[in-house]
Amino acid sequence: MQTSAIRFAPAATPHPTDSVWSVDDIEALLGLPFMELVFRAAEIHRQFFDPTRIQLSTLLSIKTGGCEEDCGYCPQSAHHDTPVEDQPMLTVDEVVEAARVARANGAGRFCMGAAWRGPKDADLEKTLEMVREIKAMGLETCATFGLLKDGQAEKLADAGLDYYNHNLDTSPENYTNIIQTREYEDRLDTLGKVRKAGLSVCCGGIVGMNETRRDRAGLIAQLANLAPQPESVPINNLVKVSGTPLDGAAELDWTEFVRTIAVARITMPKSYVRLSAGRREMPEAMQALCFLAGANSIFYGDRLLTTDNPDAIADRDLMAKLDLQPA
Ligand code: SAM
Ligand code: DTB
Ligand code: SF4
Repeated sequence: MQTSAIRFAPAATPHPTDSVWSVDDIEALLGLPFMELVFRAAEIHRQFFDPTRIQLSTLLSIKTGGCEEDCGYCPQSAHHDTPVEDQPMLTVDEVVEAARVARANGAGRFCMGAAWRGPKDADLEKTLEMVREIKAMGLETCATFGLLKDGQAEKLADAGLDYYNHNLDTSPENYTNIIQTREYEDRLDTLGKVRKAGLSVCCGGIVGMNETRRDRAGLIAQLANLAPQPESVPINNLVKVSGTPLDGAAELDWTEFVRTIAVARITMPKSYVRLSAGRREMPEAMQALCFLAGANSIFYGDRLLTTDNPDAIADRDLMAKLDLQPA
């Protein structure tokens, strides 16, 4: 049988973390025969990580709803009529207590999210106390508070923050179909500030938003070409929430989701690739295939920000079945 070069190029093709990935290269990877793609990703995963280990992050929404941004996927946007109400910010004690529960359940990292375009200085001060206390408990800390102004990333770093999550969400070409109130450049600017402050970068995106495969390639190219690459790459499958403009988005075929995970692994071999939102809707076997294809991190705990995640008990059962240990 005649085969094309791309289909059966040697599995040990270089994975140039320091060179530029073209969108064409990444689209070609996404189009590899499925088994070949998963196999290559699994091989690369083993070169850089122990494939029996999985990093566990627990999320908490410290300020829910009423957000001024218009992100088309988001139940927390004040632009959309969704079941999520505008709520006041949680107190330091409430947040620290949630972190204590997360630690007792076995989480290694605690991620705080806020429905802000970006933090006001007075709000940031309150979060610094949360970061200090949670860090002192021995947990890794992560925050996702939106766009940062000059000096804010340094304050978070000084308080002991380990990671800042800020997603690019989709390709530059698809971006304005999803969000109008802030630009791709704004996001890249915040990622630069995070890096400059010495924080580790958590940056990924969402699939299942009616984007094309080329858009998924464009997103991964943006992520993989960040220099240095993000330490953590969350790949979210859209959680459809009533009242959001993307509630009616077409379901992405599960194989296409696994392909996206595999290509993130191949192009960002040293990064933790997180199988993120949307896991509750995924059969266990699909999740197992994502882990085989190089995902090595999950959100762990019954809630994401405003939507449900698999129960922690179910996740412990799944990890036991797959012989996965917390990283
Ligand atoms: N407001 C801040 C911001 O947008 O940067 C931080 C919180 S925001 C909820 C964090 C990320 O959650 C978004 O960038 C998006 O990638 C993800 N997200 C929000 N709603 C989602 C949904 N319905 N499905 C999947 N991911 C979602
Ligand atoms: C990320 O990439 N996904 C998380 C976290 N970073 C902040 C958020 C998922 C949110 C899913 C919808 C919700 O629960 O509101
Ligand atoms: Fe606001 Fe973040 Fe939701 Fe966008 S994703 S509407 S910025 S909370």
